[in-house]
Amino acid sequence: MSENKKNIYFASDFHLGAPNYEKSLEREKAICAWMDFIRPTCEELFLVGDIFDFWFEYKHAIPKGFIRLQGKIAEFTDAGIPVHFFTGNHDMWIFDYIPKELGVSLYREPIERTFNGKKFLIGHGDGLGPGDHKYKFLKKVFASKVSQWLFARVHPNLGIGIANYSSRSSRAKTGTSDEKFIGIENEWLAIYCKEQNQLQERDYYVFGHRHLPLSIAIEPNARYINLGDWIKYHTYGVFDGTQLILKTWIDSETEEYKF
Ligand SMILES: [Mn+2]
Repeated sequence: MSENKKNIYFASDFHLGAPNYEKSLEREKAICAWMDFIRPTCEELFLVGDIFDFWFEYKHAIPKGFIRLQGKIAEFTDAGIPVHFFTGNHDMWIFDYIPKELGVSLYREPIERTFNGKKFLIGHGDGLGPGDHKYKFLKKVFASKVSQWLFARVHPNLGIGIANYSSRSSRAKTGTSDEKFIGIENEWLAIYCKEQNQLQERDYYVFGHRHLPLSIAIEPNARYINLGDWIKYHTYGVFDGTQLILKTWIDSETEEYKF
């Protein structure tokens, strides 16, 4: 292979499992095809949360499905391509199976990285910025060892059944609703990025969670990128060493995302 050019790739919000088995499988196959496509140029891959619409690991068992993506991720890490896996609000109950079996680094909070002299803050984006106190409280509850211990005591037929039912009945949170840009002064992640940039200047703030592709200059030299999702947009971020842009993957074709 003559391809030496190496890129950093970012994607989030695959929501595998939603809205149903067939649609999820179709999406999973598209994601695997995209991963095959980026692999020759992939220096590192960041999967930035809500990869699964619901996930819970029992001590000796995991949920059925999504096996293609798991195999594809393992293929990357086995070949020495680092994969960074963030939990999202839908799959925060990832414990040791994913890092151990797939060989990824697991993160529950935003992380700092520097690539080619450019500073990045990378995270899923849930529970950041102003407001949303109800969610911030719920996140603490779900992150507690007690609630995880209790959920593990529920039989998976019931536990995963309830999770799938509640996910289906809250489609808005699964990103099948139409998200609209509400203005730079109202977008809570843009507000968060602006605040963070006052504490420490960075070049890029990369988040998911919003299910809306965004690339916003929050300062002349600082940009907030939202990765969109793979339900509606099939968008991903690519940093070529100079700049980070959003691209879209549709039917084996990739092109720059048009806002
Ligand atoms: Mn999401």
